[in-house]
Amino acid sequence: MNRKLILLFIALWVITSFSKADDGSRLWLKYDNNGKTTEVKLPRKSPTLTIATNELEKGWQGAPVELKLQKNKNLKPDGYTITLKNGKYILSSPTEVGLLYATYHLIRSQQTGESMTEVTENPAYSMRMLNHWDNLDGSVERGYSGKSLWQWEELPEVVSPRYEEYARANASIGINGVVLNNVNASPEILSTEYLKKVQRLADLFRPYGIQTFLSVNFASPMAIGGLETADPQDIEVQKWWKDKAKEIYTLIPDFGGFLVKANSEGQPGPCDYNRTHAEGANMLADAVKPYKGTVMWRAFVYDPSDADRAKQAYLEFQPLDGEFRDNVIIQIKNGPVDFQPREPYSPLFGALPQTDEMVEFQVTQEYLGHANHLAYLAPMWTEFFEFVPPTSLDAIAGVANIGTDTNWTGHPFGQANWYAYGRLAWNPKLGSDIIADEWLKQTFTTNEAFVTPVKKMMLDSREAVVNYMMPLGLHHLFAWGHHYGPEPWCDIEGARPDWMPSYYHRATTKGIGFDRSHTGSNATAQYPDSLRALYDNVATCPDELLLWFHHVPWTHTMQSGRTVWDELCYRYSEGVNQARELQKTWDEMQPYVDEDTFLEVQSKLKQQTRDAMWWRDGCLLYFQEFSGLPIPSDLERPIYDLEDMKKFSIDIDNHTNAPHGYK
Ligand code: GCW
Repeated sequence: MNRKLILLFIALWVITSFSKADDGSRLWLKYDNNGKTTEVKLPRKSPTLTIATNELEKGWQGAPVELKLQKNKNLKPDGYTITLKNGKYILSSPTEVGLLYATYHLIRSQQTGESMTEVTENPAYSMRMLNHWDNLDGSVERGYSGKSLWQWEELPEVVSPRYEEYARANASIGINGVVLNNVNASPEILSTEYLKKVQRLADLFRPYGIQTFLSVNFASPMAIGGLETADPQDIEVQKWWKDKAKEIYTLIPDFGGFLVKANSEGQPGPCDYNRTHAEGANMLADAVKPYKGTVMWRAFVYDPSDADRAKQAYLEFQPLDGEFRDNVIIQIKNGPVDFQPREPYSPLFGALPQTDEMVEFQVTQEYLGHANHLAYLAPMWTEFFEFVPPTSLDAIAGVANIGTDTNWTGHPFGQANWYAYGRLAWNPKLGSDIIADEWLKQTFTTNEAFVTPVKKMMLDSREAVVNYMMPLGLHHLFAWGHHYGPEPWCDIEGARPDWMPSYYHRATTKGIGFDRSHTGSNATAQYPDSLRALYDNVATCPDELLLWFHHVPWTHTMQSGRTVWDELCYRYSEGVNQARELQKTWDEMQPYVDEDTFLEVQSKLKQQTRDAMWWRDGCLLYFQEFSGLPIPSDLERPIYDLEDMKKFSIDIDNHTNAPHGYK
């Protein structure tokens, strides 16, 4: 071979291995020991400690490490300490899984360059859950990153290597419970055939400290049990669930329990038999109680019995306080409507003093640009913690954003949301900036010339989305069916009013916004006194929630001093400017990231900016028909026509998500 050819081969090898190394599949766990091995001392042999040892051997380059199983009154079961003594790192925890978490902490500190002194860590929540909305046919509800990870047809015989990679990623950020299937649950998941598949996954996840849960369909006794009713007061029904629980726990002794969506969006539930949510939840709780199982019962209900959807969960659940078994937790979405880019917190938090509550966040970006928009969600979740103190809850759930895409999340920055969710579930007081810093350094590079500007992009991104989609407390202006683009004009005959944008924005020639104050639906009364007073008064309600709580004339003066119409125009414009800023910053980052990732993010940011303009023009031109006011002259003019935008449609199935109007 001549020299040129050899050089060409070397060049090709370098290129292919480089791009392979950065296809995103390794997430934030991109470490290797560069040939150095460290001495690791273990208290005993076990599957979990073998994982810890492998991680250290693969990734740790520092001083020798000793893992110690030790009781410590300052530590919760998953807690740990790390100390450096006589040139050796001592990792100590009461449990093996605590030692695994300590191991990941140690390696993370090396990757991020954090100086390691004395560390004591305890998780804020005992149950840190990831909820999958995965269907048994391989599709994922509101999933934008490929198909479901679970290859049901192949299980239990064939095991994809991804299952363990998934478990490892979760363990590295402290997630310790997963719900495998969609809350719109197929009864089939409880068939013996499927339970054997679930068992296989549970066996794989166990050494990583992950407990397996399932979403169940309340009518399962009818669908797969041959019974004529699913009434929770029926003895046969109760027996069916008890027998089912026994079968599950025989296969999976540490099975976590059930997640239930009942009497919501057409799902069956106890109310079908005139029973309460408590009666339904308690029947399931009794079935899993002998095995220490938990029932997570969702409060996402909105029967159109009240004129305000935002009040429903509170109205239905608050009177039931004290009626739930002690192994039931009420799982409540962070806001009272549905995962909008900005909502006030749900007033159901704190309203059930005798019942365990947990929060459900949505990691998948159903309402924040799917896998096309860069929207770092930690600031949104942190906002929630300002109102609902972490100490008031013991469990937390996030709806996963991952699928079979090589990089797991579609958008390379979607990984940051999976990461941030886990880190916040461990410690809600970690700042969004610290988490972004950690993630960037582990995922890309520790070079500050990259980390500082890209961190700013991340930290600004969620507010950018709020601005270009729905500023000032506007919500649910989404297009029918896919929740991606704007359709404030949407009007589908015969559809539920509370699925229509006009139900939420209430724009007329007189004004805009949903009056939830005492002069309207009085949803403000569901909040504790101090907040009720703040939100109820149009003069004190924060600008960012004004149109959530109030209907105001177009010329109403905001706290900013502008009229509501002008302020809307400025916010929408600001959103577009912010999207442009994201593009500009990213363009300067080319030297620091591999080419494919650079180009992928660059093209997604272009789409994000176009979408931002589409949102701005769609909403402003539509609302202008009511306000009759001009867009302030110092702002950029719309580039689309309202009539054209009304004709845009989206090819959501192809995951291109681009309105045909400008594809
Ligand atoms: O946000 C809405 C989604 C539905 C989802 C539902 C829920 C799983 O649009 O797709 O169904 O909430 O949370 O139950």
